[in-house]
Amino acid sequence: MSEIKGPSLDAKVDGSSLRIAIVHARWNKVIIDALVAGALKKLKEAGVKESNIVVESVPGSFELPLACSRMIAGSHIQAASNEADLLGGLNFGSGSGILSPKFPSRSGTPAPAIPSANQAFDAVIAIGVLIKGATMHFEYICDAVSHSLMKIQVDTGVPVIFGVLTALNDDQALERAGLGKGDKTGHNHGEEWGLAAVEMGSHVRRWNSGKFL
Ligand code: DLZ
Repeated sequence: MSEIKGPSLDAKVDGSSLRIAIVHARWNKVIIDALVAGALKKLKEAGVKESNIVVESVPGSFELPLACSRMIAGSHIQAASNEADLLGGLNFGSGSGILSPKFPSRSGTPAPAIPSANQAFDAVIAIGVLIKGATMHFEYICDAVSHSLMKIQVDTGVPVIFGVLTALNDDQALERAGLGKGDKTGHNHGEEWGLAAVEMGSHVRRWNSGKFL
């Protein structure tokens, strides 16, 4: 039977000029570790340099939106101070407004053609594994996290890849990390998230410079 689910693989992705962050929760660690490994594998296969991949962790999925938001803002601060150093040491103090939580979209900040360890992130992959329990906790976190991650990417203009599994039981989550039991090994969705980060990071770079296919 032919496979109808999942993205088609016709997008050619080149991550050699991109800087990508992964932020993952630590709940359900075995599954998280497999998903992070899948994402890293595809980032590297797509040419993203190891020195341009940042991996951070937070306690649980509920913390992912804040982490994404602050890491995106922090990477813009890094990039701005890098530019200031290059321009001869301009001082960006906290009074300059650059530390504002409402740091503007990177749409006005073209990324360099040559990747630098201090350039702003081109994409962030948020990875979490939520497994339904006996209470409503799961529903609240799934809802809050998915909406917040979408808002962050739209507000900042930086792609936030939705790497959050929302599983009704352990087996569903294991299968989506390629760790399923018996003949139901499943497939590691972290791999698609890595590829999506490179594709979206490249698209947004191009769109920001007014280039369209
Ligand atoms: C509390 C909690 C529960 C019950 N389940 C999960 C889960 O399945 N996956 C996950 O990533 N995090 C879970 N958490 C932790 C919350 O995301 C969060 O870390 C805490 O509520 C503290 O804010």
